[in-house]
Amino acid sequence: MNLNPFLDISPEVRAALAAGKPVVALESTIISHGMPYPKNVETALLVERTVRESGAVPATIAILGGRLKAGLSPEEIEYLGRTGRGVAKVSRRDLPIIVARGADGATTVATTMLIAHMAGISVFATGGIGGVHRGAETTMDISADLEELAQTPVLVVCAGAKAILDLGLTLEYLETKGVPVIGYGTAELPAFYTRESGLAVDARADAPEELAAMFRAQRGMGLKTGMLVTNPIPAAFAMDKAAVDAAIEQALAEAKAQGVHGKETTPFLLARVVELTGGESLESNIQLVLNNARLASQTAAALAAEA
Ligand code: PSU
Ligand code: MN
Repeated sequence: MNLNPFLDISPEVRAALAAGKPVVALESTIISHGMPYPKNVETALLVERTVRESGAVPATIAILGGRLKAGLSPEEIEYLGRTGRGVAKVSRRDLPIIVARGADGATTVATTMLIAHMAGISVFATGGIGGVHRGAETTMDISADLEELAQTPVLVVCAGAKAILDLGLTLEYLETKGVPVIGYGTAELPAFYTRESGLAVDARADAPEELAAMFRAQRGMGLKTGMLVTNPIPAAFAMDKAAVDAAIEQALAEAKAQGVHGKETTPFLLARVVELTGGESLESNIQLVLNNARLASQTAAALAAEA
């Protein structure tokens, strides 16, 4: 089943895939670069537990010693979280370099999708995806996550994208690339910390079975694109839009003043927003990831049931 010589699938994930059981991929940049230690490790382990309680097998994805890993041990998750920014953030273009050097890497949404697909996993839960940055008209800063959604057939469950990005341009880009964007229980693109953006998604779905049917149709037609499911943060944990927007504006201004660019932009903005909004945004972030893990597990189960 696993013919890729660069990939190691953990025994538990391998057994689940062979038996046709639901498996949910999880990313590791959110662990090493997206949250502070030790909350990042606690969250990653809690997300895995939530996937299990929802009836699926978690496959956290990373690169360790140059090996692509689908399914990590708690010790490996602890290592990624404790080392934090000391682990390289690996998007698609970084992969050959990290692998050739036998180095460690935290995988972004793009590389997690890619490795999940190599392993035969078709559902992936995360917090927020990368997208078109504000000012991309001149910087051309567009996350490789969008290109991956254009070419890798994995269903990604997220809470939308953070308003550090240009959400309107992000939707336009996904449309150009042929990526369906589905709202779960909403017709509006959620904006990560908040449930609304004022921007319409392509369709609304209200049950995991509906998501599974759309993904199955996409795959059945031989379309190679991914599918983006946007699941709004539970209302109880949604933040005040004005407070979030003020923090984002300040973070963006600081990034510009300090000349932050390239792959550092997203981690810098995410970290500053957390600092500026205090612990509340971290708690919201954790809750929306758990919410996405539950929906991804239910969707993986619906896909497995009719496979
Ligand atoms: N957005 C978030 N949290 C995150 C990320 C994005 O709200 O942790 C991470 C994800 O791993 C995503 C990456 O794939 O940032 C995008 O980075 P870039 O914009 O450099 O492609
Ligand atoms: Mn970028």
